[in-house]
Amino acid sequence: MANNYLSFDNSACVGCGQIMAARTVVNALAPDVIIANATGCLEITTSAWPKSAWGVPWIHSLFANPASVASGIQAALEAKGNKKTKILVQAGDGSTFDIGFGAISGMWSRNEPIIYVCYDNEVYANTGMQASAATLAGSHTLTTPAIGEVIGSKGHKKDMIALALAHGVPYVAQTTSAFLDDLRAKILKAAATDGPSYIQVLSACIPGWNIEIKDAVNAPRLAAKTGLYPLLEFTNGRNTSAWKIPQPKIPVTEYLKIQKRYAHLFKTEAGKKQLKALQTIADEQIAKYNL
Ligand SMILES: Cc1ncc(C[n+]2csc(CCOP(=O)(O)OP(=O)(O)O)c2C)c(N)n1
Repeated sequence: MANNYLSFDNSACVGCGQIMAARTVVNALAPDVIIANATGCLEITTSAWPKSAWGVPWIHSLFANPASVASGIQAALEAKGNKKTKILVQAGDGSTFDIGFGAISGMWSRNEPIIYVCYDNEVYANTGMQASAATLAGSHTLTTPAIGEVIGSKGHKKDMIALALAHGVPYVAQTTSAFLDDLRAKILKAAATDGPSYIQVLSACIPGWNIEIKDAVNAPRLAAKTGLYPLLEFTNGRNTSAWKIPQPKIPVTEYLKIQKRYAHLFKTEAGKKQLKALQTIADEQIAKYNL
């Protein structure tokens, strides 16, 4: 592959959505980019000493503060008069939605021109599939096991897109690891933005979602097609793009039934109620964004 800045010599799972999305992201921004990477699957699978899979400057950061590390890089570049080099933060949903959120809020408040990409696999994958604030209610995880009528996670997925918009982030977008051309286009727009940008990518996780490898692209594609994880774009606070889903509408159960993390929902009354609640989330988004 020409101009590939994330080597295939890495230890990500076969079918990992995060690694495919990250390769798209870095190849869109390279070579003049510096990456601050939170710990998580992406870091562990690409930077085991003494090797690195990255062909651009890449800095390890803690789970909690890649945004602060990026701010430091930004200050250093500014002091050197470098307005050209792009700065990219990469982190999972655990880092973004949960533990790193305070640092992200500070970075956005300072209006720094930093591209932040969250690879949202809806679970703390690297440490063995614990629930995060991005986990949907009804999902079985290590910390929210589904037993009998207990549906698994009861958490409400945090609306990070709304939080980014509330901070006045001028470019905010959402996509999935099945739509790499869309992701590339959104990254290029983020890079051309004067100020911060936030892009959230639903990234298929083979062991976390408990899906077959053959569904690595199919599952995140269905997430968008059902309206549960729409492809969205916001410029200066306005919704400037929303991908039209295919008609007739595909029920969310088509997406959920291929993932064993939701298998229990199809077996109990409480589960069936939760399936309806998940359909309602999709329906509300379809109405809100005129999908
Ligand atoms: C303060 C702190 N708490 C917990 C951990 C352990 N830890 C490392 S990676 C990780 C999970 C990462 O989850 P996420 O950010 O969603 O990324 P993923 O692995 O799913 O790509 C955890 C809990 C840590 N490194 N630091």
